[in-house]
Amino acid sequence: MQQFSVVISGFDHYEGIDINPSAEAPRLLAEQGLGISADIDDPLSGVSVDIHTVGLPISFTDAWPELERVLDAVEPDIVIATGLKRSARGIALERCATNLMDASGRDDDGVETRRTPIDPDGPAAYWTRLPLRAILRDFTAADIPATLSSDAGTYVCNSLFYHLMHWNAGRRRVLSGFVSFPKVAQSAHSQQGLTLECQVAACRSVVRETIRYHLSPSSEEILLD
Ligand code: PCA
Repeated sequence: MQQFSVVISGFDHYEGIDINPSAEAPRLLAEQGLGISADIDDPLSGVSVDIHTVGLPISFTDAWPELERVLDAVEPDIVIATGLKRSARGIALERCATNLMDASGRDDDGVETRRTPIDPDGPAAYWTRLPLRAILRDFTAADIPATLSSDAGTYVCNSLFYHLMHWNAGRRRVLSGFVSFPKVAQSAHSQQGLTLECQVAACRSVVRETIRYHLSPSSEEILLD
């Protein structure tokens, strides 16, 4: 049986937000599982998956080192970092992490970071290698509203994403990326956001499609390589 190890990160709490879907959706997914069937029609049949979740502080200084500690301990095949994007209407599949911190407010440590590179010697941006097109196709089939997005903002989410992509650059076997969730809506008819149930389904689809792609990569499914 083929074994996969997946780390999914989220953020513990976010000021002014009752439920941060990036904390709840990964936790519920780990509880509920990926719904892998023994049926041969399931591309993941015969695969066993361990999901590790981690909640991170909203801190430019501490978020990445905390995630890196988990990655060192788990040595995962796949890493999905997630965060809340207040302005998002649906799920935003992030294409690239940019080398910029430019926060209008302070992080949880009280640090204000204006127009500063994350790594003064690093590239301007990194592309994710997650199979975003395959994920988007699966979302469409499951009626999950989503878009491809070209930036995860300039706050802690983007900074974490950039560090993760830098870490991943030296580890081609690992696939990693960032998914932004919208606010949690109370009902499917809400004008803004998506229900937590829908966000868990999205998280499941991201992990399943990424494992499928890991098992049998196809160049059509990624944006760049
Ligand atoms: N979203 C913030 C940080 C934590 C979160 O869930 C961001 O957009 O950077």
